[in-house]
Amino acid sequence: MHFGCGPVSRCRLASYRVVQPQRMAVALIGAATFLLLAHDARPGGTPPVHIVVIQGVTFVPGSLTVKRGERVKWINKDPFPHTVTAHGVFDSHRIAAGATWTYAAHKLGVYEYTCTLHPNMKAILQVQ
Ligand SMILES: [Cu+2]
Repeated sequence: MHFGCGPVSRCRLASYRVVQPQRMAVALIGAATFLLLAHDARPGGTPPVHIVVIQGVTFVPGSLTVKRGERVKWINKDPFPHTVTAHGVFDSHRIAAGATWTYAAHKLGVYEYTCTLHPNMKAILQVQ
C-alpha cells in the first residue's frame, strides 16, 4: 500500500522531481571538476592550457593535438635544460631545470619539434 500519494504513477513523479535537481548538481560538479583537471582552466574564459612534461629526456605526451588559440605549457622536470624547437615555427630556447615555457598555438599545422640539446628527443604538436 501507498500512504498519502494516490496512484503509483503520481508517487513516481513526486520522487522524480525531488531527485532530479540533486542529480543535476552532481553532474555539473563532475563536469566542472573534469574541465579543471583536463585543461588547467582559469576564470575569465582564457583558453585552455595543455601541459607537456619533459622528464627523462622525453616529451610526455609525445603527440598532442590542440585547437588554434590554445596554449601549451612545457614543464621541464629534468635536472638540466632542454629546448622545445620547431624550426621556423617556435623555439623556447633553453628551458632551465624546473622551469616552464608556454606557447600560444596560433598557427595551424602539424609540427614535429625537438630539443636542440638532445636531438633524439622528438614530439609532435598538431594545431587544428
Ligand atoms: Cu633536451
